Amino acid sequence: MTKSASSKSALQEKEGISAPEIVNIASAAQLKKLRSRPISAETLTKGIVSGAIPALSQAITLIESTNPNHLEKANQVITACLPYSNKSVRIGITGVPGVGKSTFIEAFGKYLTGMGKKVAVLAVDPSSTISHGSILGDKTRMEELVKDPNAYIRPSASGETLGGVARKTRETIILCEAAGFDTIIIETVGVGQSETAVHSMVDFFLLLKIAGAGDELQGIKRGIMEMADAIVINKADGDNIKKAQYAKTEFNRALHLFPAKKSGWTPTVTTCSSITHEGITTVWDTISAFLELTAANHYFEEKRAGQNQYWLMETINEQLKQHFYTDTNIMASLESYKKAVQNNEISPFAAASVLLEKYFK
Ligand SMILES: Nc1nc2c(ncn2[C@@H]2O[C@H](COP(=O)(O)OP(=O)(O)O)[C@@H](O)[C@H]2O)c(=O)[nH]1
Ligand SMILES: [Mg+2]
Repeated sequence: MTKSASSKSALQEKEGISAPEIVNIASAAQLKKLRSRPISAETLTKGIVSGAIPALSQAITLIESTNPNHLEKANQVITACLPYSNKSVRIGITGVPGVGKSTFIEAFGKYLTGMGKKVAVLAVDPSSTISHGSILGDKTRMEELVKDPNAYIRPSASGETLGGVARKTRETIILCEAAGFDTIIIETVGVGQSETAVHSMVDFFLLLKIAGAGDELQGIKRGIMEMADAIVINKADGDNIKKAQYAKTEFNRALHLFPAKKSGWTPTVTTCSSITHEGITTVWDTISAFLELTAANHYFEEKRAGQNQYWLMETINEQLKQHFYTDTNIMASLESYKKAVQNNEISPFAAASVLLEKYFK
């Protein structure tokens, strides 16, 4: 992998350069024209592979665009970047709002960059469409990481279906890896279907929890616990240490009831504090042990191959759906058929047949 580290942080890229007082109007116009000239996929790819953050950010913006020309260029860049990606570990982190995900990622991310790793933080957050990107607020909890030249934080794409956001995140992973990021952290909110989407794009899935008053296991979705490779009980500091220890015992007991994992890995339960950083090292040790085991038994590569197949099918499904629902014929008549179905004037199957016929005509 090309790994010429860039000295530019994610922040610097946002800093605009204000125009000097005296500037040659003609040359400024020329410069502007030059700047707005679309950069070729080849130039972008070269930039990404050399570790240039502005090129990486531009390519991700293309991925997030709805302009078909942008999408085509994005696809060219992704394809060109593919040979450079894959040499990484992808870690999914989930947990309900307030559990401390952002604070944890700040502490964990700094620990990783301190070890010489290059860390990219991405988010799959379908709720950000409503809250206008909650990760923006999160960035303030990642004050140190945001400034770290070996970290890159990118909020999730918004205004989209979960499927759309997930595909874009998945493509963004490839670009980040080509840019030399060897540790990819994908954060998601512990509500709804986003965990499943994130689980299908990571190697290791971490569930963050906090200790309650003996009711740790209530209200936790069985499916999410089943997906977890590690449960980390956060906020194990101050008065909370005892409760966190108790929660650890409870979760360990509960995990024993789940069937053995295909990976051969036994999920772990540990405690940590994202404030005092106690237990952060243990989290990385756990992930290292997982990587060692799954490299030896080949589960790691099998899982990634399976994920590629899954994303092939998901992308086809998603784009077919999108194409259908944005078809002018369909957009013109879908609502009236919905009403007709509601009023029992036509069966849902007959209505679907009519609409699909319109679409394929
Ligand atoms: N005492 C303590 N507070 C924490 C810890 N981690 C996070 N917090 C606090 O919990 C609140 C929510 O944290 P945040 O990272 O925004 O949670 P998120 O919604 O899961 O991203 C903030 O006030 C944090 O300061 C921890 O390990 N110990
Ligand atoms: Mg957060």
